[in-house]
Amino acid sequence: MKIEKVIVRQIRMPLVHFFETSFGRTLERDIVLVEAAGEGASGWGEVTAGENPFYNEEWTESAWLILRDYAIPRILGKNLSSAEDVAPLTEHIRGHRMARGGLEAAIWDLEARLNNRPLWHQIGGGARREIPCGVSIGIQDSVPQLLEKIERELAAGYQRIKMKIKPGWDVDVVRQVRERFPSIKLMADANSAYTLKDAEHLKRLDAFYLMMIEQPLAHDDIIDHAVLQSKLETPICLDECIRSAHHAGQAIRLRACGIINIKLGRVGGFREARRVHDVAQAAGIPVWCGGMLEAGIGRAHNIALSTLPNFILPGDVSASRRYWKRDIICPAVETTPRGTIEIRDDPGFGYAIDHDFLREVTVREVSAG
Ligand code: OSB
Ligand code: MG
Repeated sequence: MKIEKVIVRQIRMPLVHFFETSFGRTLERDIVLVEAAGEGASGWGEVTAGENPFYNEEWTESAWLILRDYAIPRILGKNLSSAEDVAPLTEHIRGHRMARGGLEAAIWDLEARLNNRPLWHQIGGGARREIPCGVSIGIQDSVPQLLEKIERELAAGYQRIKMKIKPGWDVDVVRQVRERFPSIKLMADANSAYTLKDAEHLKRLDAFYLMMIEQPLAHDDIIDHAVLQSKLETPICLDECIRSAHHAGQAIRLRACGIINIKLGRVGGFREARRVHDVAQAAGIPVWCGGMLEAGIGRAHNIALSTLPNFILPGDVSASRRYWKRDIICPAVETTPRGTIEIRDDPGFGYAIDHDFLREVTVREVSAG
């Protein structure tokens, strides 16, 4: 498989509702898309970096430059035996896994299309025909607003609710949600808003039998999470801390978590995502697929990833309409009344690109090769 041309585009689309985490509020997304062409076909990838370096160190602008100046030149014109080769060829670039992962994912999609098979098959998935879906609900302006949102998502069939927490919006809010919805699958995500000094405070969350608490402590500190986990009944799920299978192995060995959230971009693409999945599976640690407010391409890639066997828990992969008035793919991603997404058997990531709309929302484009 020879990569003859790579086109990088940046699109800009407003979110239907703002999304607020402990690190800030997002109203509009600036997303980098990668199209890798060769042998008469094109594969597509989406970079999951945010608009600012607040979730991790990457952002739209850094992804653009890393792709243009470092990642693409290492792949262009190369004869690859498979998409497996992409990650090792860009490994020399330190960090910037989301940028590298967007290119890597495009080449997995290209390989699937050249083989005329769905992406889920190409990556070795297919353990299920529909994936269980949860939703991630951001910090709201008031508790009644949060309760109303949860109500609406449950009515749509979503199987679990994740609520974002931060100091000042945590124990009391979780208590009110639990009182209103005593039997739902509920979890909380702190996006690194606490330190070990808050251990006693976080322990109060044990009373609400959450499925898990996601990434309470620093983005780069596995050891403190191990200390905290030893004090909590509630399982810790690591997100930001796990950037590789090696990190996953270390976190599991230290008993820093009981669950792992796998994000395709955060770990640098499908090759590493699968390795994280395998390490967790061998240790009996369940995983689920995280989301990064993706447009349709990233969303479809997450669906394919979620068909690997150890993606047992409902993920943060949900319908396009929760984010976008119009998505860049056709059809948009939709959920069943059971709160699942059915997988598709079309070649590649399984949806068509809406090229007219893509052109409308593209703000810049650069091509190489
Ligand atoms: O921590 O999972 C996170 C969104 C942006 C950055 C980080 C996170 C999130 C989400 C949203 O929780 C998941 C989604 O709905 O795409
Ligand atoms: Mg998270």
